[in-house]
Amino acid sequence: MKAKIKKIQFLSIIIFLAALIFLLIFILTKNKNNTSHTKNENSEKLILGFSQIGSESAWRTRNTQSIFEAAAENDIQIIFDDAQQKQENQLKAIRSFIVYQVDVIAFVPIVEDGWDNVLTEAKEAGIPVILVDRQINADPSLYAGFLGEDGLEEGRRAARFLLNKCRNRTGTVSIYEMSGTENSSVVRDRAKGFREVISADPKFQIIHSEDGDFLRSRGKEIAENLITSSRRKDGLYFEGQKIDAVYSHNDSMTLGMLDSIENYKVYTGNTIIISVDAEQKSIDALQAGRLNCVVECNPNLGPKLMELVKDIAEGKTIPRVTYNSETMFTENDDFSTYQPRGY
Ligand code: GYE
Repeated sequence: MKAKIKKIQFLSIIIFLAALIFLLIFILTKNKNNTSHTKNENSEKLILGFSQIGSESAWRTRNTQSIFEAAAENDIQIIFDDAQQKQENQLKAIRSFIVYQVDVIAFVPIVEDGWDNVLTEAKEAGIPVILVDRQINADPSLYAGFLGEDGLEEGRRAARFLLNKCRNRTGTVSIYEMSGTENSSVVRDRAKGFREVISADPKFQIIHSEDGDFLRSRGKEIAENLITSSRRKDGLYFEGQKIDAVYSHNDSMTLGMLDSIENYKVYTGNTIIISVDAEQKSIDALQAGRLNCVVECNPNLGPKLMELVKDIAEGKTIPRVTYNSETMFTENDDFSTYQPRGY
C-alpha cells in the first residue's frame, strides 16, 4: 500500500515538472517571437522621397534643415534631391523616387503647372504625395494634401500695414512691387492678397511689378537700375515717378535692394519698405530703421510634415490643407521681446 502511494506521488511530481517545462518553453518561444517582431518593425524605417527646389534664400536653407532635423527625430529616412531651381530636375527626382518605391513623396513645386503626368505615375505606383510650401494646378486626386504657408494672408497682412501707415495721407501712394519666381503659387497668392486689401482705397496704385525671382542678386540689380536710371539720391524713382512704398515678396530681394540703396547712398527714410519671410537679417534691418514691416513666412515645416507622413503610412487621410502658424513684425513693435530667428 505504502509503495503504491509513493508511486502516485512520484508520478504527480513528474507530471508537474513536465507541465512546468512545457510552460517555460512556451513563454520563451513567445518572447523570442515578440523580440524578432519588434526588430523587424524597427528595421523597416519609413522612406520619404523629398524634392527641394534649391537654396535660393536663407528661408529655403532653413526649410530644408527643418525637414532633415524632423526626419531624424522621427526615425524617417529621407532620400533628398536638390533641383537647383529647375522643374525638369524635380520631375526626374520624383520619377526616381517612384522607381525606388519610397513610402511617401513630398516636394516643393517650383511652379504651379506641369505636374499631372508625374503625379499620375506616382498614383499608379500607389505612392502618396504631399505638396510642401507651394501649391499646384492639378486634379486634387493626384496628391494627398498641402502643407505650407497661407500666401494670400501674407499678402493681405503686408497691405494692411501699408493701409494703416498711410491712413492720414492724401494723394496717390505709388507702390513698386518686387515679386518672386514667376508662375509659382506663392507669388500668385502674395500678389492677390495684397491687391485685395489695397483695392479698398484707390489712392494705392501699383505703378510697376518686377520679377526678382526671390534672389538677393536680382533685388540688388533691380534697385541699381532704378537708381542709375533716375540719377537721384533723394529716394527711389520709377520712370520719373517717386516710389512711396516697396512691396517685396521676400527678404532676399529686399536685402539686395538695401545693398544698392547703401552702395549708392540713396535716402529712403520716407520710402515705406515691406518685406516677407522674417530672416534674422531683415529683422536686424527693421530694428535699424531700414525696413518698416516684415511679414513672417514660417519655414519650419519639418515636424508637421513628419506627422503627415506617418499618418499617411498608417492609412489615415490627411487634411487637404495644413497651414503653419505665422506672425508679422513692424516698426511699431517692442523689439526687446524679439527672439533670435536662428536663420
Ligand atoms: O518666401 C522665399 C523662398 O516659397 C514661401 O520661397 C517660399 C518662398 C520664400 O525662397 O524666400
